[in-house]
Amino acid sequence: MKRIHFYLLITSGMCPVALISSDFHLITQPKSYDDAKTYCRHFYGDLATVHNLSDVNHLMASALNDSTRAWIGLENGRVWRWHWSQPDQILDYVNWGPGEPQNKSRDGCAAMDGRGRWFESDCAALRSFLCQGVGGTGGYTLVGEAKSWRDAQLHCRDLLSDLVSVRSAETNEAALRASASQTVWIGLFKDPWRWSDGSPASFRHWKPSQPNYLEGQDCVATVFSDQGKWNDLRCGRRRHFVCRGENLILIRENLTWIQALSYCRKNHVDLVHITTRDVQEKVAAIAKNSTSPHVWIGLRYTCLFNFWFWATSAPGCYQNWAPGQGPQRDYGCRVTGAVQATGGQQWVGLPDGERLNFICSACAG
Ligand SMILES: [Ca+2]
Repeated sequence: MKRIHFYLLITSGMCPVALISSDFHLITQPKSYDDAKTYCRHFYGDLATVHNLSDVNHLMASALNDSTRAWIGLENGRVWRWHWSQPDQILDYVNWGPGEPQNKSRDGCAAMDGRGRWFESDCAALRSFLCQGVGGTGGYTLVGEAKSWRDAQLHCRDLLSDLVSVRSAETNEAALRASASQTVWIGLFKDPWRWSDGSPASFRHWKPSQPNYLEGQDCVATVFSDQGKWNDLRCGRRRHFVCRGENLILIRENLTWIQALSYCRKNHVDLVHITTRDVQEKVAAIAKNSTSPHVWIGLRYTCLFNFWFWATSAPGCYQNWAPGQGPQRDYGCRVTGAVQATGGQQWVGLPDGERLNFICSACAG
């Protein structure tokens, strides 16, 4: 479920091209929603945007044993907008019936009547519904069982599908035929929630009976003890929070290990420390984009005492040495650690005067 995005960041000076991996970071210093947002924007990209169930799993994995509620980047924008349940779909076609939608200032869902016209409805109403392309068939599947809009959405998603998106007169006709002229839910819903980073992501992962829009509950937290589901809560309450954004940067400049260390400490935080398999995976992914055969990491060898250590940090439990490398071997002095840019991407000891690309950690978690 681990997913890594790559962005190309063009900068000037010593760092002509840097490649950044993006991820979730749980911050366990409690802050109000606004202070959490300021923190994330300063140290990462923004508060976390969650695009799909895979992101939910990824975010849960970042939480380890945290059982609290943590802010994500969803907030009440006061403007009620219609969205398709399927992600990343623009509302570029509508077929509302006369007087529709009613645009009441409360959650709403759209249904199609027996003539193919849409109307706004209370999402708790029980109706049959259309799932889209179940089994990759591309058609529509009518589910005759009457469910609330949200339960209908869950039903379709359990079939690895979603409620139908209707984006042209032709598909509206096809959906009407599939509905056998019953009134059915389609995948359109209305809410006032917006993402802090401006993303149009329409994914929602509410706990049952949430959001309940109680006074001042204008910010959203993920509840780790409840499968990461969401609740709208008062924004002023100090909570843990989840940022999303870069934390590792590949510097495509060939420097010695000491130069690389001082570059990272001056411009970012430090040469990367690989203390978990998760970080190793990220390092391996971005090291593939390097212009040198190995990439410096923050691993240092002391020939005096014959052991390896992470520069300025206690040695971690995680290790990934290439065969014949690491503690069982005696190195000369001035040897430091690098990761192979390709192949098994394991760690090797190299003379610290070699000039290689390197990976900085961009900020402290
Ligand atoms: Ca609530």
